[in-house]
Amino acid sequence: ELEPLPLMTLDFLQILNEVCEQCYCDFAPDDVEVKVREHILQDFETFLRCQVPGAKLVLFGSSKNGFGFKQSDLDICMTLEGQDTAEGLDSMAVIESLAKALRKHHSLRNILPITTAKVPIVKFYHTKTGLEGDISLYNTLALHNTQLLASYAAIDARVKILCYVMKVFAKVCDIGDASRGSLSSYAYTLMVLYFLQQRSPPVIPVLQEMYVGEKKPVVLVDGWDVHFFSDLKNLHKYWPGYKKNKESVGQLWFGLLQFYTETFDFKETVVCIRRKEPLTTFKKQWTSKHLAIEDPFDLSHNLGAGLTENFIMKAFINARRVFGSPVRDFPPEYPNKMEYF
Ligand code: 3AT
Ligand code: MG
Repeated sequence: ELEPLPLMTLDFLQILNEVCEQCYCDFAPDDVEVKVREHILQDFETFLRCQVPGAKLVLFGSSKNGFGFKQSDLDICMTLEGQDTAEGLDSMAVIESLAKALRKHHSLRNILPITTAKVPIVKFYHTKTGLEGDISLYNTLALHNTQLLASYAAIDARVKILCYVMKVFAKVCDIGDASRGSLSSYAYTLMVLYFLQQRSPPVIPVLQEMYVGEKKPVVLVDGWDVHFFSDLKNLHKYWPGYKKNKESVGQLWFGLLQFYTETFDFKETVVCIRRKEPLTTFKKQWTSKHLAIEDPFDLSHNLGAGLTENFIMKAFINARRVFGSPVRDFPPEYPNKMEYF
């Protein structure tokens, strides 16, 4: 049973808005930290090329998608020059030799090859920065979903801020560790994007449905269509909804909590950011107690598979109560607004 929400006062919305914006300022990396990541990548590549000829490294994940934290891990994808796909590649052997090579690097510790996972990786710890990370092979779809997320982040500053708030929220509530059976950052980001697409008027378009010209182009990678509209400079020409939504971040955050606790039906509907029209769990054959969150490219992949609806609803309902009820005697000056999380 949900408690009725108190009426939002303008003052309170203003504070909520500031908390959201502060969250972004406190956790987003600065230019130096972004450069450090690029520098590490360059250093690794130079080092690796002496031992694994033709090795090419690319950063992806939150180092590149616009939703990185200061301490986010380094997600690196390795490919070999002259080899377009992983086909015919002995991934296990490459991972083993990669691990062997990385063990010789003077600022790396805890090198751990994991060859049993769906995507084999080598984990590492970078002593100079204290960053953890992993290198995967031919993780091509992840590079594309990183670009897709980066495009959404670039459309509107509110997208970025809300995705940060959501990630902080998941961390604070300890519901954001996919390795322990909860949702990944990636899944939470998809939930935010879906909400922003479904909002009226929408804050962001469905980039995968947009195209210029007669026919929607199809770009296949690993058998999946990775096309999306990326000409953001001209978004205003092709998306009638451009800048129509004028809500504040605070309003949207509260709207998101309301949406997932009151409006959205997890049993019936799939969180699906690749199309505007609702997709049912029935059509998808994803009818179970689990959350249905569809990967935007790998349509067979349900990111909510490990998780029941109850799990996440508890946190959301709680949040709705906390964020939805103004604190009496709110101090006029509060040095660190993040304490209210
Ligand atoms: P953090 O800031 O590191 O928490 P992230 O977006 O980098 O956020 P991860 O490090 O967990 O998240 O994952 C790195 C990237 O790998 C993000 C996304 O491009 C891809 N990815 C992660 N989980 C999945 C998944 N279940 N399916 C497909 N791609 C995924
Ligand atoms: Mg990451």
